[in-house]
Amino acid sequence: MIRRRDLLLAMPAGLAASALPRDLALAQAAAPAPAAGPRLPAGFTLGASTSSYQIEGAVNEDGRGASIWDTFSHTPGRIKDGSNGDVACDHYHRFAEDVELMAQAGFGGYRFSIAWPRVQPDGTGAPNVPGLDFYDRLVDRLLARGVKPFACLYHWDLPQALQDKGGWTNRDIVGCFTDYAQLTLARLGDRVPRWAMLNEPSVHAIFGHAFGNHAPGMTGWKNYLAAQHHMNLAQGSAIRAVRASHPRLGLGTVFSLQPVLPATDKPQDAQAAVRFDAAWNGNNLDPLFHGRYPQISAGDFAPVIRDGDLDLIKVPVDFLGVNYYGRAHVIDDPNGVIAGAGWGPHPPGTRTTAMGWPIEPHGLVEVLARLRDDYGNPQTFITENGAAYDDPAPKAGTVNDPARVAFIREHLLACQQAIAEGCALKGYYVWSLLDNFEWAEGYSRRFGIIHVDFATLQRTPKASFAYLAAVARGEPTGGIVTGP
Ligand code: IFM
Repeated sequence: MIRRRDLLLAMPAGLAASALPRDLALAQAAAPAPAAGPRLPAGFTLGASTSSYQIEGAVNEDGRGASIWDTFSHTPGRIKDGSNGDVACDHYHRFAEDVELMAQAGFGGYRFSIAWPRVQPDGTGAPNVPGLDFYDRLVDRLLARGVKPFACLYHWDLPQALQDKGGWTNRDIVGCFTDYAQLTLARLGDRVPRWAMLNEPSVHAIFGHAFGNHAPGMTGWKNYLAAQHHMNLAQGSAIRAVRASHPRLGLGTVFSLQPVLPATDKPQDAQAAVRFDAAWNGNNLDPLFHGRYPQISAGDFAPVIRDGDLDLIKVPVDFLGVNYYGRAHVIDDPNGVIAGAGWGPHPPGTRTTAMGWPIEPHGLVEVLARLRDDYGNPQTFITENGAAYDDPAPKAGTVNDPARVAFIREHLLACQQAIAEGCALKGYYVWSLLDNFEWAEGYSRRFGIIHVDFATLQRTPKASFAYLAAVARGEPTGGIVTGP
């Protein structure tokens, strides 16, 4: 755990600019790139990230089954603006246009997820060929346009039929997920070089199974523990199975990682931070890399762990995807669902996004340093990083989103710093390519570097899209240096 004053001391010169008045920071952004120093090395992938339910729409097409997010979003009161993913960005029909935009930007990679209910409408059994055909078309188009596909097998849209049997709280799901992984790779493994098993299991376990404000809307610590453990198991089981049939593919998984700090100097908040850190970070990292749960959680998990489980979960990965948004500032909360802890105030003066999340680029360096020091420095990709802002309407063919440009720039500077400090970071995928369905927030929060008009579905690239394209082209972009 890191204390607040340690962080201030560790703040590097480039990132300190983020705390400068806006015009000064902009002046620095315009300054020429330094001749030597931190950089994004040759081969570093820049790209964008999305997920199936958040963008695809077409929920009743080509044999797709229902997912827990269809059920959840159609339940009155669950989604802030009463919306759902029925149409979303209509990417299912407009994927070629979206790929074209990425190609024009010069992105080297695209990380997307596959909807399990398109592949197996009920979550088990023979594959639904038309569902797989969609991903086949998408992958071929990406390859034809020089954008490397990076697929994630599970970004929270569980087939509803499996949820009806308990979903992630039922241990049988481990075998189902492994089967799904194998038959998906059997179709696409010849062209997609990198595969993540799960996206953010801790977030899915905490929000979907303990708080209940995400699908499937389950609540309580017991459900959290079962869901988290079974996701860990499914991830280990699927990696082993797929590696046996596809030994050359890059296999890994994606975690949401955050430095966790006590929000005050109270000793009970320091203790809460240790517990919260286990729930958010350690209960994913420690089983995968060390074959054990953090000491503070081990007793809680004991009822769901069977002999051999921890050996199955601990498996070498070819990469770890890291989703980074900010630090967690936590307080002790005896009624808190997550390990008796809750979110406290951010440090005074902290800038925030439209989600109210703190903007803390140096936390990205801290997360990667932790992976370097405590988990063997795995090859990593930032598989998500980005910000929601209340953007102005499109004007003259673009959207002016300077705050998002600054956010991305500051986090790319953090990537450069982490690489300079020896972290094995290989790529950065912004969240997100498109404005999309932001789960319980519906369409009220825009994370995209491309604006989507949800009435017409028209795409308008924002200034942040142009900015990332300039970085991808290797143009001087405010301290971001690309190349050898
Ligand atoms: O939109 C989500 C994504 O699905 C998972 N990571 C965080 C993003 C922003 O909330």
